[in-house]
Amino acid sequence: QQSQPPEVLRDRIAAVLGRARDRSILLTEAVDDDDLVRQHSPIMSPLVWDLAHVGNQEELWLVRDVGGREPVRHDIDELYDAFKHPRKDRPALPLLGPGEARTYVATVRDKVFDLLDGIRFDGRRLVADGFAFGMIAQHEQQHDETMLATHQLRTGPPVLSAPPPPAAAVPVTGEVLIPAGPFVMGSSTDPWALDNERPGHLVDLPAYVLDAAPVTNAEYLAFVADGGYTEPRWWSGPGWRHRSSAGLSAPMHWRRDGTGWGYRRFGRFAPLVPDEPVVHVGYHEAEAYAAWAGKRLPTEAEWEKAARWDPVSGRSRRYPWGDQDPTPEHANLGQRHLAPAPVGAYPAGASPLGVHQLIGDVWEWTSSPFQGYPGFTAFPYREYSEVFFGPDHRVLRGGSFGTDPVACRSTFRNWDLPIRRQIFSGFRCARYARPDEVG
Ligand code: AVJ
Ligand code: FE
Repeated sequence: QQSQPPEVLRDRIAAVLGRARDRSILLTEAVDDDDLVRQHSPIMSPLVWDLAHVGNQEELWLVRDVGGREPVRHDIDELYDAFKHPRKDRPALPLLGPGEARTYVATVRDKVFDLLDGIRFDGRRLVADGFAFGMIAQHEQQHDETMLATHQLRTGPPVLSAPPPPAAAVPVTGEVLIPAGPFVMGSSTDPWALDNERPGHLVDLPAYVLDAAPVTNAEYLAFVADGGYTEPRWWSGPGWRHRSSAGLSAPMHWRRDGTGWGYRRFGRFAPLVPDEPVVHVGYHEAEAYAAWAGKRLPTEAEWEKAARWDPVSGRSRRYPWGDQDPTPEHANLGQRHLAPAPVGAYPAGASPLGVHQLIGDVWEWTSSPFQGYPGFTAFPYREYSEVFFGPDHRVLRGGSFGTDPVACRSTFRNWDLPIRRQIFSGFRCARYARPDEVG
C-alpha cells in the first residue's frame, strides 16, 4: 500500500479512533453502573475494566511512547495490565469507578488528538504510516468485541438493538475447488498489519476443497440430532473429555423448548434461523462436526489463500473481493447487526472462485495452532502475540458481525483456546481434492 499524505492519514486516524470510542461509549452506557462493575462471567472482565484498560493502553503507547508526554495516571498501570491479574480476579481490584474511567479515557483521548495535530509520520517504526495509532484503534475495537461478548453473556432484559442482517440474495451451497500452487500469506507491506501477520511469505498448497459458506444452524442441528454430542468417535481425545466434563450438548446459548431449538441473543429469545452460520461453538465442536461430515477443518493457510488469492493475477489481495475497504454490501462487520447474516446475503463479498462470507458474520476456527510466521519478530510488544504462540491456542480467521473493519482483513489472525465459545465463533469445512477433481 502507498503512503498517504499526512493530512489524509491524520483524518483517517481521527475517524477510526472516533468510531472505536463511539462504540465503547455505546457498549458502556447501555447498562447502569452496577452492571458495569459486575462480572457477568468468570472468563470475562467487568465492562468498566475493559474501558479503563483501553484508555491505559492508549496512554502507554500514544501519550507516553509516541508523544513523549507525562503520564496521566502512572499509578493505575498495574491494575490494567492484563498479565498481572486474571479475568476472574479483576472485580476485586480497586478499579476506577464508572465515572472515573470515563473521565480517564476522555483525558487520554484529548492528549492524543493534541499530539496527533503536530505529528510527522516518519522516523521511528512505531510512528511510520501511523502504525501505533492504527494499533490502538484495533486494540480498542478488539475490546469492544469482547465487551459485546460480555453483553451476550449477561442476563436480564435486552439493552442493545440493531436492524436485522440482510436476507439471502443468492443461493450458496456446496464446495469450491482451490487449485494447487503458491500464494503470498501474510504481509510485509500492509501498514497497519500487526506483528503476527508479518512477514509476507510464499506458501505452496496442494489442491483442496473448501465449503462455499460457513456451516449453518440447519447443518449443525443435523449433527446434534444425529447424536453427534454423544458419539465419541467424532471427537478428539481432549475434545471428548471436555465435552463430557463440561456437559456440552449444543452450541452455547442454544435452548430447546416445545416447538424446537432457539437461542438467547442479547437478552431476547428467537427460534434458530436455519440458513444462518452457526455461532458460539468451540474448536472441539467444530472439529467433531467436520469429522461427522467426512471432512476436516481448513488450515489457516488454506483459509487465507481462499480469502486473498486472485486466480487471474496470482496476487494476494486484502479481501476476497479485492483491495477496497469493506462496505455494508461486502460483509457483515462492525456491529451493524447483532447476528450473523444468512448464507448468500453478501454476493458482493464473494471471492473470485465463489467462496462466500469469509469476512464478517462469524470467526472461523482453523486447524492451525497459533505460531509466528518464518522470520517473525515481536513488535511493539511480546504480549500482543508472541507469548500466546504454541499448541494451546488455535487460529480463527475472518472476523464476525462484532468485528470492526479496522481490525479485519484477510491476513488478520485471531486465536483462542479450543474450549472457548463465548466468542462469535463458527467454522467451515475443507477436504483434500480427489484426483478426479483436480483433473
Ligand atoms: C486477539 C482477541 C485474542 O482479546 O485477547 C486485546 C486481543 N490483545 N488486548 C484478546 C487483545 C490485547 C486479543 N485477541
Ligand atoms: Fe487489551
